[in-house]
Amino acid sequence: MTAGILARWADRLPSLGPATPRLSLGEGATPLVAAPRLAAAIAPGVDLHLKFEGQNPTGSFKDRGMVLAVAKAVEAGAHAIVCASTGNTSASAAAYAARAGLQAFVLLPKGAVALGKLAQALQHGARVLAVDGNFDVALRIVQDLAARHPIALVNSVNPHRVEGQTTAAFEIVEAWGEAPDALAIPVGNAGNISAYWLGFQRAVTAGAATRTPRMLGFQAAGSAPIVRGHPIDDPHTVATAIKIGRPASWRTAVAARDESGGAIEAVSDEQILRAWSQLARLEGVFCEPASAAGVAGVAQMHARTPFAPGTRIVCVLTGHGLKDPDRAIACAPTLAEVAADITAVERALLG
Ligand code: AN7
Repeated sequence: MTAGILARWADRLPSLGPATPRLSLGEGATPLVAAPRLAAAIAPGVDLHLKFEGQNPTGSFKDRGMVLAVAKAVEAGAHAIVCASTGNTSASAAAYAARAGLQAFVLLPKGAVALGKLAQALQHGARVLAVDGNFDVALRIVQDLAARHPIALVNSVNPHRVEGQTTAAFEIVEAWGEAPDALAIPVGNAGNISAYWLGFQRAVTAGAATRTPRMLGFQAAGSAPIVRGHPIDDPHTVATAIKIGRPASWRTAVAARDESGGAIEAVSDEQILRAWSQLARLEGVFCEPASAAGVAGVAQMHARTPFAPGTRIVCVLTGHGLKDPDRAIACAPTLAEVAADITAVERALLG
């Protein structure tokens, strides 16, 4: 197991002190892979790369922020942590709580969490409740709960979460000795786009890069409060991870967009699922549907006004495809059955 982000990036994490436990499940150091076949399909000429955050220990980018948030909770003497979640935060919180010997409490929006994520939270021993309401309602409740009890809140309103997530930007800069031209990323509660922007700025301050990228954020069309300019009371999308109507980091996401000369746009569920399928079939990368929003967004922008040839864009693939096996199976043709016989198999496969 690698040492993880607290060991690797100690000098870039201001809140990490000598008394902070160096907790790790081997998070970070995720693949940054070129995607030429996908680029040819959606944005010819673009130098497209994928930062596959599904390779983190619990299968999503959440581990980067969670390891620091839980380490700081341990340092502060907490015995329990709590979060609301569309799924990935809860899986990560449950795993790092187990690793650190803490109790995790989790509130999930009833019926709106992908199967793999729920399995993780339960298997790691979190106390899980399905709230009769959406993510935004659950987040408000856990904030109240953390205010009334000695339980550390580990949603991205916790600044240690955002700080830990800056390390993904450091890794991208480290790979090239410079920032890319643009970063394309799904936006839900808006913590991650805020973290990348902070990370790229800190990389420049540290002398690791000379410039920052344009930040391109993408919300699902049915859950696009930042694009619409107002909260959405009843958000909907197949990309359950980003089914969020009142993003906690709304203002910092807008600042990241504006300060970077970027954009935050909406992409339809159809566009998201198409990009999700193209990632799997053209590049062999299986991410969860929400993670494909950045790719869908690059395709949308390129179709409207092509990026200049050679523009280097990194799409952040935030979570692993195995998180949501139900969606993959629902989108696939029905499995054909065949007799246990070579002739029958030949006929079925080769026509
Ligand atoms: C795969 O787990 O909000 O904009 O509670 O799981 O930082 O919220 C998940 C969010 C993108 C959006 N992709 O990131 C949660 C949760 C995946 C995600 C996002 C999430 P933010």
